[in-house]
Amino acid sequence: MTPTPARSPSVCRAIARALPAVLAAVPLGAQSAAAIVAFTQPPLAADHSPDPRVFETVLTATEVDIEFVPGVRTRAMAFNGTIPGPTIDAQVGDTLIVHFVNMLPEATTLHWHGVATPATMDGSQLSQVPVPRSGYHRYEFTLNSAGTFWYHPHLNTNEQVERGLYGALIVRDPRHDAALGIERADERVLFLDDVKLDDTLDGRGRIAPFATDLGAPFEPWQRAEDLANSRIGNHVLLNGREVSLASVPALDVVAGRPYRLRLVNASNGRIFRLDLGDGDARLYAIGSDQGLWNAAEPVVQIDKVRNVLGHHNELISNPDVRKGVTLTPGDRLELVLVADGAAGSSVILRSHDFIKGKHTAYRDPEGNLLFGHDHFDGAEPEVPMVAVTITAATPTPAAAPAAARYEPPAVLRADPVAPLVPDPALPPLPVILGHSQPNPADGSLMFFLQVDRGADLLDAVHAHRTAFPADYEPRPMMKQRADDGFAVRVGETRVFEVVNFTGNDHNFHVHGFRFQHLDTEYVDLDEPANEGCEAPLRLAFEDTIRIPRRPGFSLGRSYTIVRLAARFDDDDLPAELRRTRQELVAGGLAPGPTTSGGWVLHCHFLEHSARGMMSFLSVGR
Ligand SMILES: [Cu+2]
Repeated sequence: MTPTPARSPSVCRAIARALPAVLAAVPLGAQSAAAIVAFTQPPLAADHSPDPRVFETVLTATEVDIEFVPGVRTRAMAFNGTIPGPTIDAQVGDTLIVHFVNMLPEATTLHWHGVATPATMDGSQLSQVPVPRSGYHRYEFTLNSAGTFWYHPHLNTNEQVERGLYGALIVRDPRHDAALGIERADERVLFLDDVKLDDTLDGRGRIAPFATDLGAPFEPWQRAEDLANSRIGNHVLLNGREVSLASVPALDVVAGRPYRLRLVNASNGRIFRLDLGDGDARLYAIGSDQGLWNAAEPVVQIDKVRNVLGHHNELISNPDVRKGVTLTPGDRLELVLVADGAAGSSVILRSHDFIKGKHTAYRDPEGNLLFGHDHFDGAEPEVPMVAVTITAATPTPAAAPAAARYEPPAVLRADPVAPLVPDPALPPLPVILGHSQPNPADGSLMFFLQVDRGADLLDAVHAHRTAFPADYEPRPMMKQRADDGFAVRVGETRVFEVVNFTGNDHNFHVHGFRFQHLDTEYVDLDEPANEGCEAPLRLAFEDTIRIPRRPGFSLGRSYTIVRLAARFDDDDLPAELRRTRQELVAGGLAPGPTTSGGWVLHCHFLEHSARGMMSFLSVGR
């Protein structure tokens, strides 16, 4: 009998991950001076319902001319004319009714990212018939759990989201808000995004062509890079406006008073990593995709280290994700900001570059297009996202003592997040992430997120430490068949094993259900020093999570596995908030006139999902 490494669903081999010891700390650079502009947030959506338990609103998608960059007009797309679209601010238990009107020149849908909707209300291309040009669609569902969610199209998603179609959906639990003790007026929504504009003289302001459009003019190597790295904009946006050294939004705050910041990463391919620069202010992370955590975590400043993986041994922001906060595309995060300094002082909330495994494409002497494995990313300078500026506190002597020094409560929620316990009798659900080599003629490549349905291919690879078979035949989403998805049953608690065979980061987003991170395992059959195991950063429910690139060099011999526990019902919620079995059931890929063809799972780097990195869940009774 061959001894096999222990592979319980929830615990990978307990080897301490060997972080490169050569990443030696160096002092942080000085903060650059910047020009200050006003901080603006998205408008609030109007609630037209007289019933306090119903939030009823109208969203209209149109083309608009706006200025992402001051003074530069761009033809974009918006909900109700603004980017971001209006913020829907409702409560747990409310019924949300959205009258959606599509005035775009193309079909679209609305997906409620992170919300546990009935299967037919999810807005993916499998769950409903797309809303045609000039079409109308009514969305109606109960908001059954608190958190910061967002809405965006789920058809031609990479183009429509890049053009500006997104907005926030806040679902409040009044108990949580009371415990935090932060006034609603002291909350801010921050959409983190970027946009790729054609900055040439004759194209100035136009949204640059999309690499997913195979008719668009691209050099093959350019298209290959744009698809592999997922589109990275040349203008960083905060709430739809460019931020740069020449234009930093000032968020005016009163000393000692807490501000709740709700962040959404709406970009196609940029990982945002934030921290506070030097100054007299505190930042706490209190929640993520699916609402508040059990406890607040002080955000640690990101230091500078030498990047020995790169060619130039340059200084980069420390890639240790326990420092700062990290949002991959689609992620949300809740922060509490408290500034303690004197009136007139300011602190910069800044964004750091991150090694996501950005590829460069090159042609070899035989004319093939190949990807390089150099770590060229991570070394971009920090972007100042917000200048937190302390205004003179209004002298209200009665309130002064209370406002002296805010600390988040020790227990954030009276209904703490409890760990999910996967059923040990049910096998894990392996999800395999990969991509093809680029086509030398046009630079196009395909991605896949493929479920391994019981063939235990991954088990065999893992247990016997053999290379992943080179003749594996991937099927991108557009080639998937009705029985290609996972089949699970209502009520099961299962483990997703998301396996990244590629040299770049991806993420994993599941529609309709939330999950908890169990562990991350790094495998390298050629280099034991690269192997290891990471525990989750905290106990929390998520719906979008980073899947780190493989730790080693060799395709098929090195991979990363992220294990996630997911429960396929709402039985942890109060009875009146649970979806019915009928609302959970979906499957078969091809949707009927009004029914769901499945719950999609995909990478939220939007060029990847557009090129096939997507599959689906069939949930049966
Ligand atoms: Cu991806």
